Amino acid sequence: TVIIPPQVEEPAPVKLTANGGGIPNGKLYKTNEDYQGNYQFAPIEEAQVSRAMIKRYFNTLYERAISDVVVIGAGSAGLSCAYHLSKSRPDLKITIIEASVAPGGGAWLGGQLMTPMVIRKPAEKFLEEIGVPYEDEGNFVVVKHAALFTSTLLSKVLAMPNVVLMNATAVEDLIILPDPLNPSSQRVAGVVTNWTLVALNHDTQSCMDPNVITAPVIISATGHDGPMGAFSAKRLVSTGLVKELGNMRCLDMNRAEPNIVNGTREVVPGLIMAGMELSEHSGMNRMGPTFGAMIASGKKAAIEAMKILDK
Ligand code: AHZ
Repeated sequence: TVIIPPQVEEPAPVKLTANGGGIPNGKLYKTNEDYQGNYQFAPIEEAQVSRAMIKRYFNTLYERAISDVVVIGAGSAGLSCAYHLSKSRPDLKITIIEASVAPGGGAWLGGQLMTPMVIRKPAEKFLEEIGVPYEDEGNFVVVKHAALFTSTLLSKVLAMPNVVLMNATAVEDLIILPDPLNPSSQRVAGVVTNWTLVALNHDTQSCMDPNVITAPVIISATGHDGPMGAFSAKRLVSTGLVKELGNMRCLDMNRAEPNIVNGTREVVPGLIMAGMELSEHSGMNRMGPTFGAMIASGKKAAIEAMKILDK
């Protein structure tokens, strides 16, 4: 077969037009990857850049207003959960909501403002699965830089076709409805979101209405208490669904890690809690800078989500 190359034209002069259509779409212009002083880009109009982003972003918001699973928080627990869930169930629409601009939560550092990351066995199996090298110290392993873990996991999660990540977006409330299966009880049925910069300004501006995403399963992994952390745990208390917070207990690595993993569960109908948010909800110890429990809690949350969806 003879392949006829597309016709390539000299770059068009970029001119401003009222309708933003000065450079026809689909027409190929000459480019030149020359680092000796003649590097030439295909031309573009500023409005084309905006439209390329806007139409995808708002189509995503429109499409994901109804999701199968919402993961709140893209820290190490939330990302591990999204990885296992999206891999096991490519049919699910999984939407991750992250309040910060940068997804990854606290795991960009290994802890104590230091970069190496400690992971206790047997959670090192997950490192092998995603291809993160480590040094074996016997009962635990060390990744040379926590950012290697976070960036690798993030890249795997974002490459999943069924995962969407909305960062710079905060969950500012939960949707709680009578449970259709059991009308005398209530069920978490979705989340209320807003751009984080808006969510932080409700005290200064009135009526900046939020969006909603409904889903049969919500997984909350918002970390321990902080400016936004432990979000769902605190909201469940203020709605009366949970009597009081258990509050995070002091550091004890050997108690904390198995308790967090084994305690990962559906804490109220429709809402699974994972990672360090659980320590605030259920009164568990913190583990400090060891990350195996976040990895395994994320996986357990994914398993629990599949059980609910399969009912
Ligand atoms: O930005 C938060 C972070 O990325 C995000 N988040 C919090 N509230 C949110 C909200 N809407 C959307 N309302 C929100 N996103 O949730 C993420 C939580 O990540 P994290 O790294 O803080 O929590 P984790 O449970 O995944 O990992 C905890 C790591 C810790 S803390 C700890 C200790 O203190 O002893 N030890 C470990 C391993």
